[in-house]
Amino acid sequence: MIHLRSHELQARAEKLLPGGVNSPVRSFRAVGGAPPWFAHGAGAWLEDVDGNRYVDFIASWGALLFGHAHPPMVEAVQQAVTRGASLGVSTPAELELAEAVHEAYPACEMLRLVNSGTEAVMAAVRVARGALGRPGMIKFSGGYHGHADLFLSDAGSGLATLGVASSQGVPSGAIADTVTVPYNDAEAVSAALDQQPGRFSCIVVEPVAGNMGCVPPDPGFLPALRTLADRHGVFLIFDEVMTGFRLARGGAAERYGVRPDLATLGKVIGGGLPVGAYGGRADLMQRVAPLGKVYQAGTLSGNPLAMAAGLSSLQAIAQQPDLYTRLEAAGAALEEGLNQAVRAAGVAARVQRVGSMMTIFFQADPVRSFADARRSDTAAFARFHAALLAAGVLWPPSQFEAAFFGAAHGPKEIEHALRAFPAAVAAAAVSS
Ligand code: KE4
Repeated sequence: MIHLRSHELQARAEKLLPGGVNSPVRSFRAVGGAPPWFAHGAGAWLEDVDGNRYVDFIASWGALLFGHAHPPMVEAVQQAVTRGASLGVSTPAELELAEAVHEAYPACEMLRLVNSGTEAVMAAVRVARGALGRPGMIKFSGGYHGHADLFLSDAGSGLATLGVASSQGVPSGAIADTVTVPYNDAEAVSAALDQQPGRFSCIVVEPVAGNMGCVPPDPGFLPALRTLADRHGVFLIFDEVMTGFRLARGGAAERYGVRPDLATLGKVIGGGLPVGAYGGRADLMQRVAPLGKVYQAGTLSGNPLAMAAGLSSLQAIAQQPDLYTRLEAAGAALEEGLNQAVRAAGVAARVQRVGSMMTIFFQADPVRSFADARRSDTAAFARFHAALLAAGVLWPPSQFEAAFFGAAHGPKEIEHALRAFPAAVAAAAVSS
């Protein structure tokens, strides 16, 4: 594959944008290569500026459940923009999206729409802190909840990729009340709550971790968090920015049958445009301004274009009752294809998947925590990633990210990936 134009763009971009990117993980630094630049997407396919085509397993980091340029989304946004991009006042579309979220995710008795996942989780924690007047927050090592100061300790996603335990520029005071414990370790949560009674307002968890790679909750982990939250009078916050509407229409809360006190959403509910949401128990959300004294605001929150895009996704979900069954079948085929390639290559690797999010970790042992994930052979992952890219398969450029697929990944796209897996896994095995 030729990437001349991509290289030109990357060189130009690096003069102006830090790392040449507007979000670190897109730099491909975690896999060592210069990132291709892309011209357009259609369905499950992306085409780069040099004309190379790829089946896309980034899917805008999970935002696209129906692929690129999903026709109903395009139509809805084109219609909406003719009525004004942002009216700055209330419009019916923002109520319709909120109603669609509420209907699918009953734990969101009330909710507020914002512009990103970061904003959503920041605000949800502020609601919890405001309600109890306690600053403490418990999160999990390798969990990523956006780039707000309070979360940037031992975080996942791009921070894991960059090997940054916590970001520069975050004053110690900002994370002084953030206690980080290992994922899947309910005992550690219990100990923190027992040792510091009255300090904590919330437990924030990715109910299926995606930002250290895909790490499912151990059976009983989420119910244990629910029990601990109730016993200690703290709020359980499910960060479903990635899992919401992806793992089930009602997200992980529905899939695992655990109801959070507060939840955050994003990605899929924006259909590719910037949207986040936080919501939960009505008694808590009634504390949010202008009703209550927990302040949160946003110029473009609920803007008509993002609402139109998000609604098109949620309507498509509602119109496809067999969607999650189909995604499960596609996921099983991809998982089996990767496992066959791993067995054939005799490489130490482990595939972990929940629904339409998955990761191949280049280590043989189960990955239950960030400490486990960090034992993966990231150089092998980089070789795997490069070989897939050369074969026209775009996999997330980091061992510590999840791959995503959706309704647009039909038999042709799945077959294309299955054909590329054996050589890519074999390439991982060959250390230079
Ligand atoms: P945003 O602020 O990036 O919209 O959402 C932050 C966020 C919050 N919570 C969870 C569970 C998330 O996965 C995210 C963002 N996910 C990453 C992907 N690992 C975004 C990709 C990027 O940073 O470029």
